[in-house]
Amino acid sequence: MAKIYEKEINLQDYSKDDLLHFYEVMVKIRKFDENLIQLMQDGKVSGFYHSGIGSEGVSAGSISRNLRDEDYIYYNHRGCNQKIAKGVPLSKLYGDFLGRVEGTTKGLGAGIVHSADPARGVLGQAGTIGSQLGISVGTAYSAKFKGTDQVTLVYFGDGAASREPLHGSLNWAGLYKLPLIYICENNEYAISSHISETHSVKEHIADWAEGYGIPNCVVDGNDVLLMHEVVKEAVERAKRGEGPTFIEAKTFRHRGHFEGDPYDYVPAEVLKEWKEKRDPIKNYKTRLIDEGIFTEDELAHLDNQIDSEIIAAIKKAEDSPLPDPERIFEGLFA
Ligand SMILES: Cc1ncc(C[n+]2csc(CCOP(=O)(O)OP(=O)(O)O)c2C)c(N)n1
Repeated sequence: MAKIYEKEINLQDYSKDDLLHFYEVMVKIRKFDENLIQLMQDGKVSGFYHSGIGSEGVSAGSISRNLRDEDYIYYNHRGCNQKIAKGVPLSKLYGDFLGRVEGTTKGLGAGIVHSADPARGVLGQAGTIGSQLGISVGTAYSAKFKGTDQVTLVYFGDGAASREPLHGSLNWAGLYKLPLIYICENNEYAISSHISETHSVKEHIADWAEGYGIPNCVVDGNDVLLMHEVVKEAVERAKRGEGPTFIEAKTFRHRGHFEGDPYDYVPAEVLKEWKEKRDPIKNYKTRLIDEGIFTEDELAHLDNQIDSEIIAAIKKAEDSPLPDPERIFEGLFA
């Protein structure tokens, strides 16, 4: 059975700079998301949007101060969280949603999936849930083959884990001891289906990794520092050539599956508990203040800076032109 990852974390073991960085990344993710939802409500952005609010700790903790530009991530369909943590500029992400040349696809349309930023190790995604699990074996295998120390992190939900690509991926990663880290973002629901209705597991999704000889654990994904520690250990293992790790991060989404989902299938008291008692940003902020690392004013100052950064990013994206219609066939190879 998968172990629950626990560790006593002393804030004094981290630099103030790192502690502030985790806070900054989580707040940036949340504010990016809230502003994007506002753009949708203003009729400026259309299509589906899968909000990542509530799960900022998983992305900030796993990526920030653990990965370099040359390490790869494969994000999931709530993946603005992961792209922001990996350093993709906010104006480029907004540009993708607004269909502007500023976007990573230079206006050819991306939304949450299909955007890519290869210079920062973000190689894109496909709309088919779980497809990234197969592709991630490719970059992990190439790093091993070329003898580099690059690691690959692949993000997927509990719903994606119930599909067959996970098992093919685990088999190859386990067999070749690939530098691949699985981050299963378990928010309990795949659209409106609860995990208890869809998974044949002993207790945890991470238990499946056991059968492939892959070290695994379950962690509170809403504790940004715990998330950071567990992934740090996995990255070190991967770099030592000891192979993959499977991490099941427990979290919850604050909003429905997509913007417009009434989200009436989750009991109100469950959602209230996650929002009020298990919010990754609120809890981390309280800890930073209670332990005297930062004052409320210092954090509020950073919040204001992030607000300004977001306004500037939206403006940059909106001021950028729409793509020239003649580019419609650009990048089309079939
Ligand atoms: C193969 C496939 N089946 C169904 C869908 C539609 N779909 C999009 S997201 C989703 C649920 C995914 O749930 P999960 O992996 O738990 O992620 P969460 O949305 O909870 O973050 C489904 C069924 C799809 N995109 N691809």
